Amino acid sequence: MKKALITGVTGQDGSYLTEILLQKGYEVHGIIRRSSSFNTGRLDHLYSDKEILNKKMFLHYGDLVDTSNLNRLLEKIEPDEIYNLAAQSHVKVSFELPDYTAQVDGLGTLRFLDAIREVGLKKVKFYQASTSELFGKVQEIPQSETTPFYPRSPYGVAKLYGYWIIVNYREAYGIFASNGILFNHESPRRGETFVTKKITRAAASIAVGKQKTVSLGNLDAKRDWGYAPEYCEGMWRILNYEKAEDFVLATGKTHTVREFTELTFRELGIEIDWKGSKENEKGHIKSVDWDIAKTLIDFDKKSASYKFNFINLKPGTVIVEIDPNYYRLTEVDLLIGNPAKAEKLLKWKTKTDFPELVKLMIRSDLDKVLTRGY
Ligand code: NAP
Ligand code: F7E
Repeated sequence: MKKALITGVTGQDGSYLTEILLQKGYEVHGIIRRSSSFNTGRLDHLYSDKEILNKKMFLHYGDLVDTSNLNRLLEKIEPDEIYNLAAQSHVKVSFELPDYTAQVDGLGTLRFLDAIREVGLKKVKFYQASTSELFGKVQEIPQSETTPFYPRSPYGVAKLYGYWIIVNYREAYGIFASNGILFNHESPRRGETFVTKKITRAAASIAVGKQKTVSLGNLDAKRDWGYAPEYCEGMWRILNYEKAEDFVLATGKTHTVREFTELTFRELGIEIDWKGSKENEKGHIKSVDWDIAKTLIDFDKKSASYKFNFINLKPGTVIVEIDPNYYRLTEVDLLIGNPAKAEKLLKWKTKTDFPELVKLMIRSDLDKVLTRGY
């Protein structure tokens, strides 16, 4: 039985990757941070399974800023594969916490690689969660493994260090270490302050009358959004490729935040009309499709404890506002990846398209808001 060690196991990707590796027959070890309230919500379904916890899945306290602990864990577990997913992963927050972000996202990667060297794990394979944020102010469209980097945030710069230290340790010490340069990937398990989840969660609350508006920043930023579980399968394929190499995982399509917002509300039967410009722009209800609304009410009628409040959603009502606090000091305007290398060498390809992604996220949030009030 192969052993995998995952940092960031409590995050969106960590939880999906754990499921995928358990299905493939791995023994999975995850590193969790000590926190004053539970941070294992995304793993609860595995945590509560007596056949899995402490039999196939083991959780250990640790932190990427604590070197001694990383050494001890590597000696104890002796993993075959390591997936380094832990990070201060929020781009906007990285402007507020640049030093901490560099410590975790940049130097944390070095600490891990050095622990591998010190412990002398010769055969271990190491996956680094690199990011399309490395491309930042893009030098080429679409972006591939050979596109020059130009990060635009402390997060991007910290991840740039992580990227290059992987390449350096691969070349200098022969460690099997690979970068997955992943474009944005989303899911119902996405953190609530990332724009997709923020929109779908707010739209579901607006539909049931629990929230009036959602405040957003730059509506015109373009992202290449895919479905997270497919990207986590790609991580495994990267580490199980015949040699350590770097790969872009992306859909090859790009959409604006505005489109994501429109499509989310359209799933609820609500058409948006945009009026005004810059920070004075607002999204108004243009129309409500009562046939769609009715279908949604039927969607989870049995367990619904909240009633849809479409009746309050009159044409002209403002549901989207701009809050300049969400603007970034330096923005990444356009990301679109070229996944040709992964498609060819790893036989990896995205299946879930943009409308399907929006649909599964809004459906999940609608379900949560109807059954638990969120
Ligand atoms: P996420 O949901 O924000 O999860 C981040 C994980 O890192 C959490 O488990 C968090 O633990 C852990 N963590 C944070 N600081 C840590 C520290 N000092 N020591 C140990 N663990 C720490 O992120 P994600 O979306 O799953 O992304 C996974 C990785 O891929 C990240 O490295 C991210 O930067 C990168 N990435 C993400 C995307 C994307 O679109 N999702 C795209 C490209 C790259 P807590 O639960 O305790 O906070
Ligand atoms: O922003 C704009 C914002 O925070 C996307 C991380 O997983 O993917 C993620 O980073 C866009 C930006 O993701 C709001 O300005 C507008 O242009 O959802 P996001 P991100 O910055 O692309 C990359 C690949 C990673 O590696 C990161 O770890 O949306 N935007 N209004 C907003 N963004 C947020 N968060 N909130 C808003 O209200």
